[in-house]
Amino acid sequence: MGRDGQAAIQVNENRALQTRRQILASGVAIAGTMPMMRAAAVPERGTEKLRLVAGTRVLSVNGRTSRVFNLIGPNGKPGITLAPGDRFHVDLTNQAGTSTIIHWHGQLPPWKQDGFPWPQTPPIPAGDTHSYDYAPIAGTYWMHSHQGMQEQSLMSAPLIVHSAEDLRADRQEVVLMLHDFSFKTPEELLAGLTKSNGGPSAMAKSGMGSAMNMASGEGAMKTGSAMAAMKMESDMKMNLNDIDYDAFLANDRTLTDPDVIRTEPGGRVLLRLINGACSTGFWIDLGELTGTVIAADGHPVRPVRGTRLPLAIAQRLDVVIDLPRNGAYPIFAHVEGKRARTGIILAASGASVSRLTAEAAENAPPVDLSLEHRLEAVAPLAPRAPDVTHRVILAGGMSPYAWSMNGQFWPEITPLMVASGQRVAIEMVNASMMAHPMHLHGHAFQVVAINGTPIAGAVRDTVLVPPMGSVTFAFDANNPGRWAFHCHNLYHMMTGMMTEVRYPGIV
Ligand SMILES: [Cu+2]
Repeated sequence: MGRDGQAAIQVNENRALQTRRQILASGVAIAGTMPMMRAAAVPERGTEKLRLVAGTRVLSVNGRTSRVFNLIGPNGKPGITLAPGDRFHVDLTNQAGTSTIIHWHGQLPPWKQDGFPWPQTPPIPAGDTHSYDYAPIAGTYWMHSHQGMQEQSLMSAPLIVHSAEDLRADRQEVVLMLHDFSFKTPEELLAGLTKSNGGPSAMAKSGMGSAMNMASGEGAMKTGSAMAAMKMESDMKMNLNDIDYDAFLANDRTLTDPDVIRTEPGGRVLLRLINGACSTGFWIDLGELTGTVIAADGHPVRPVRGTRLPLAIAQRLDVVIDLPRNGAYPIFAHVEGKRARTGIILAASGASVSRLTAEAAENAPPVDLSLEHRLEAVAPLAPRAPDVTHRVILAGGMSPYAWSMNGQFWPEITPLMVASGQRVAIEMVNASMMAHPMHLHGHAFQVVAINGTPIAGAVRDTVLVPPMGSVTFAFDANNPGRWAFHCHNLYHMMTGMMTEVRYPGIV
């Protein structure tokens, strides 16, 4: 949605004329550029086949244009919103001019509909259409390309599946989708990171295959105290952000021209936060407002109140906010380790909206597990000891730039085997100086331990493993297939940090 040359803050005044109930009744999209609440009572919607088109567009960012991808849904807006009971019954047409494959992040389809480029499920050639049909799970999800680095070129969009509760609730829904953006191509960005690597053979010769070698950078196994010292040291000089981005986008816009969403004075908002960035963690800063987190990665959690909320790459949070009677309230997303920020504005009808700067007064701290510790699933796994536990060492570094799981680099990996009916635990131990947002396809897992301390945490699909820390999640193996399990930092994934969770007998 190129906003060419428009520096002034623009508001869709139509929205200001409608109350939430009127909006809900009419089914009109209500939040600027993103797909929003749709009417509950569209007859026969559940059987309708929806059209999704992968294409390209020209995006204007801070006055300069760039050709990027997009994913346009049946209402002409990015992504797809489903009503309760709808199937994910979608024809995906590839008009992007290059082959692509779209992953329905966090959803639990049969594995051949997961949108990962396995040999059995190759990418969709340019010009072709591929059909999907599965029962979705309700909540805040998203979709993104799993082909090459198309995700960095904005081949991603919201995927919102409404629950019956969403339709009963008297609240305005607002989607806030975040991206990191560069005018460089993703290939240029990756080349900038790997330029000192000296090629794959040099990596092999230097012992890159050994996870602990990479963790220490010196080839020596560290003792516990040395590890702790290293962690303290790394806290001082750790590079939180691999890439120097040109901009950070909230609903495709920067703070010089933000998405202004008209709200009902004193009304209630459900903010659906999606971190669709490729290599950036954010702190969501609600400013003067206080929110109540009610879901993580689409799955309900017991309510947690907060004003500053960490959001790792690929994660989502649903936050209920009760607005004061009047005024304009910025919702900032502040880049970890930087002053840079982006955001949107919730503004009551008639409230004046002042210009915001794209830099906060101070650098944001690293995204951490402070919220994760407090989250508790509404529907946890049934109590049960794991039948199988896989331990996975996460390792890697900046020079050479390469990242591994158990010392292996995708695609030269040994699958983690699981069998239908098993309770599976995966313990991830981070032996590196960077945090890794780890995502398992095709399953919702529960976070069951942080740094060895058991918790009854959130059920979700992406969890951050901080530098030198460990996180364990558990899931029931109930979706046979081949499933990617990887770091969702695109540049970590592209340089090796991906493996497979595999059921036996899959062809
Ligand atoms: Cu990573």
